Amino acid sequence: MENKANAARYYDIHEEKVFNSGHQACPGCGQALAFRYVLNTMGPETIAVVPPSCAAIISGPQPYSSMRIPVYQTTLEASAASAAGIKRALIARGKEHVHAIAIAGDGGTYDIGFQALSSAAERGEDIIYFCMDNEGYMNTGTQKSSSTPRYAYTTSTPGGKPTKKKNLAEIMAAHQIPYVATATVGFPDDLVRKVKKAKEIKGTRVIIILTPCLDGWGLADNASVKISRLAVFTGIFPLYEVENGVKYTLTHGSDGTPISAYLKPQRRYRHLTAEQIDTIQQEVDEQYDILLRRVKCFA
Ligand SMILES: Cc1ncc(C[n+]2csc(CCOP(=O)(O)OP(=O)(O)O)c2C)c(N)n1
Ligand code: SF4
Ligand SMILES: [Mg+2]
Repeated sequence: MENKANAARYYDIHEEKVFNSGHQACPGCGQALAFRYVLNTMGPETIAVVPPSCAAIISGPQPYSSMRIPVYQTTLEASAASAAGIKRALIARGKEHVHAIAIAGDGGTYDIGFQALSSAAERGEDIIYFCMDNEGYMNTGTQKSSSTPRYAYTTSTPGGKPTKKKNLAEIMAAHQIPYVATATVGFPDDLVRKVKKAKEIKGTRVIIILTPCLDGWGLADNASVKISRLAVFTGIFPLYEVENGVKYTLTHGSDGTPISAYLKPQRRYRHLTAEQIDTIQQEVDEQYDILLRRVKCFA
């Protein structure tokens, strides 16, 4: 009975074959899974913008493409502006029903593309922006971004990053746009539901998807889904939605699993001392409490 229900759900996820097999992601890459859920839920009436990133590798070099929709490969700075321009052109041509989406990495969102995203949000551009958050500049050899969490090893922070991960969901919520959500590949039905919900809303919508990078995080090839579930169960990456900057809904949160269960399988954290693990635990608890207070405040 349970299996039948699951089968029905997953059939629903894959109903639109917009993302093809034969793409060039590393085998087991979390981001390739996210592509599958996002694109097959968006459907064929979609135009995608992709900046330099692993997303560009996965979507494919010209003349090849893993996506059965038009794809515009833009610059690392300009994803949101490019998607906004495409949407405006679609409206001018009477094709308002076609969605313009951006699929960018965290470096192209938290850092280099942030100005374009912030101003698109301020203008209320009618786009859906997906940030494939693998917590570093992975395509270029695992450098740190402002999404890299505290103490994580990257090639540009060989002793571990000394500062916190930027909280992009809160920054975008502060723009008071209609929809901001966090999601991850470990919870596919939650991710698909959020994509469907974003499709029904007008204005700037942003979904930040935690997509573990096997090489950059130092993970086994089959660990992507498991580690992203641990990110949620430990509370370091809770899944929630913010509507219009005020309505907070927690969709999946911490079950009290200690942060060490999440850190231990990842090579990027293998240098941590017990004291550093305690610091991370404390920060996770503090941030999670703040989120719960916001959720409660709305209720
Ligand atoms: C302005 C600019 N700076 C640097 C680069 C080189 N570059 C290409 S992809 C990339 C990494 C992007 O990281 P992220 O957006 O997190 O995507 P990921 O590779 O992790 O998927 C960089 C730095 C560039 N293309 N443009
Ligand atoms: S480098 Fe990381 S994010 Fe990029 S394709 Fe490989 S596993 Fe995926
Ligand atoms: Mg990245």
